[in-house]
Amino acid sequence: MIKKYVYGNPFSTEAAVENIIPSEDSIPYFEADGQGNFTLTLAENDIVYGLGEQIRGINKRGWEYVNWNYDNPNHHEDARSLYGSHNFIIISGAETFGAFFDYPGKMTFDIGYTKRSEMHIHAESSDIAVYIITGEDEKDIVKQFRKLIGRSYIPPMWAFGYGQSRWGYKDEKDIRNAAEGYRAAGIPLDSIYLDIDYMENYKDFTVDNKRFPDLKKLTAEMKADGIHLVPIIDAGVKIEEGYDVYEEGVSNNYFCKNAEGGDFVGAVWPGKVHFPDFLNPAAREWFGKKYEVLTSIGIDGFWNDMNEPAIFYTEDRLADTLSEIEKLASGNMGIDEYFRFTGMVAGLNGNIGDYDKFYHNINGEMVNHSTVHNLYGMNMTRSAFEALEKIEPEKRTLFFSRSSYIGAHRYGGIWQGDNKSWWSHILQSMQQLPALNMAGFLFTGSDTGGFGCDTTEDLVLRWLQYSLFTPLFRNHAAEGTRDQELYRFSTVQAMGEMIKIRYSLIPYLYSEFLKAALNNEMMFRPLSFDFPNDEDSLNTDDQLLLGNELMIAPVYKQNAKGRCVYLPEEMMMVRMRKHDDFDTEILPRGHHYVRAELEELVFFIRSKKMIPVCKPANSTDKIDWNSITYLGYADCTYTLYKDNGISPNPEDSLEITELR
Ligand code: MIG
Repeated sequence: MIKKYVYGNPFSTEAAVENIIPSEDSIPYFEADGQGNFTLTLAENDIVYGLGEQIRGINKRGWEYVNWNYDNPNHHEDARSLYGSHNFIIISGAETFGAFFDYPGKMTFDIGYTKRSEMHIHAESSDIAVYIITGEDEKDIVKQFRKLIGRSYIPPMWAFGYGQSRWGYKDEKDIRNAAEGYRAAGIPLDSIYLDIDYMENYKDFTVDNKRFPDLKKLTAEMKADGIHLVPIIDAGVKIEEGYDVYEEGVSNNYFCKNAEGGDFVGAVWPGKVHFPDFLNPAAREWFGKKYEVLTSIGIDGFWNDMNEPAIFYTEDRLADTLSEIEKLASGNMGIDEYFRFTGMVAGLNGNIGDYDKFYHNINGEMVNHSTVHNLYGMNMTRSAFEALEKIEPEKRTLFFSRSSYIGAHRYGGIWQGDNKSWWSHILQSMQQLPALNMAGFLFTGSDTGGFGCDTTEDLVLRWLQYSLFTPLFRNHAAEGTRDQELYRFSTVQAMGEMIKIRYSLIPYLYSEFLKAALNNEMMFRPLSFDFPNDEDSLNTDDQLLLGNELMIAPVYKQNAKGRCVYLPEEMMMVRMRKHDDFDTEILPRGHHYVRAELEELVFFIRSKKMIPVCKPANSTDKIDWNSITYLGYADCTYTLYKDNGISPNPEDSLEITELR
């Protein structure tokens, strides 16, 4: 059951798609003061799940999280904010219930940080809607919540293939080299991503024709080989006379305004930019139509970046900072002044004070950005999604975004942002998955191999062994870091085998994804969601259940030749070197040390279950669905969900088959 409690006059975020009549009662479980504060005492054994894209473990207890969408490339343990705000939690214990705090500004979740046994939730304003959800168990609560927020985005099937990306591909030649590198190594590949360098001076919806003389032709050639090109779109629009997007935005008042009514100026990659007012329906429609510039030449997927929005600096703060620095420099700069100086310079980027300085035009009313900040990225992806529904009504377009709020899951996926080539970031990505699924984000995954810092061969291999299970499976790396395409490494053979294993699992992964999307379920769950009365399952936070048949327990430590795995029930361990070279062993319930050499993938099939596997292919469109065989226990069945992988509404071509 879902009950809604309304305080003041909350902004309509459109996170929920069902209209629930607010309750007259006072909110249960929490002590609420009507000023945006909600307090609750936590029992020693209560677990707090959720918060979507946030750092730390599956159980969120013991930290203070600040939900304020932020371009934060440092996913350190002491980070407080990342790119998305997903204010949905489940408190699980003697009483289990879900709570969604629908508030688009800054929110703080102090979950036993100030005081171990207390949870204190604070919204910057007293205007907030809170939904309290009760049900049979965690899975039931999630199902009800997901129905409330609407069906998750389903990408085209090709988006389940492997993708190669790199910030630093400069021209057509770099793209061709990547494609040829993969094809020569015999490694499947479905997509290559175009990062900001394909654009002319980082201007959205332009193509640099010196470096990409004929993107239409390149797109067609790549597609003939099963490879989709996926360009990036940044939120900020370059200020430049004669640039159509800039000029149209200015003349129609489609950009965010400053307090004086002029167009607000920030600086990002293109230099000085204006920010499209994605919260204004007319501006949203206008910007969305621009994607046609690229879809008309055959592009069918996009990633939306910098849409927190990220701001490197604003003109005002830069001017103030420069004059302060001048003062500091004119005297004899002591150590205190030196630290003020470096602090001011570092504080230009993403300064929270800058977000008070611009406004959205929402049905004629000027709304301060800070009060609705967390909705910006969601509405950028919404603008693209809703436009493409009209431009290409017969097919799905791939979208994923960096920034998001609950509701964004209806318009696209998200990637987990700028992680680093660190072993701990395999675990960090894995721990976010169930919380993201709770909030509706099913199409997601991490930058495989790590984005920032130099990677190592063994890290790439182990990361592949984890990511090959995630719906979004993309290798991406930052400018200036070590080359990370699989064909660069001496273990390319083994890496290629991992990609082939991914392709052999696509029928299963796609089927479980469809089930999760169509039935409002989680594709990735903590063990405790399925084994709620099992103490050791409650404590396990580095393994996940995948769909109804699998459990994953990736190795995420360097030089480890295996790991400890907890089995909440008897399972079949599969140790795979190649899709057709593996052994299996039935292991009883309990704790095990499981060996896994660097080139071996280990995963588990749940008791009395089996999964479909197919022959790998070079790209998803070449998969032979008649080649399906089974892996797992004998004498059981599997329910396969399949559609044509491209029609916007999966129900139109959905086939549900009982396999045995
Ligand atoms: O300030 O476009 O998260 O994936 O490669 C960095 C360059 C801007 C951030 C994205 C990353 C992308 C990078 N972008």
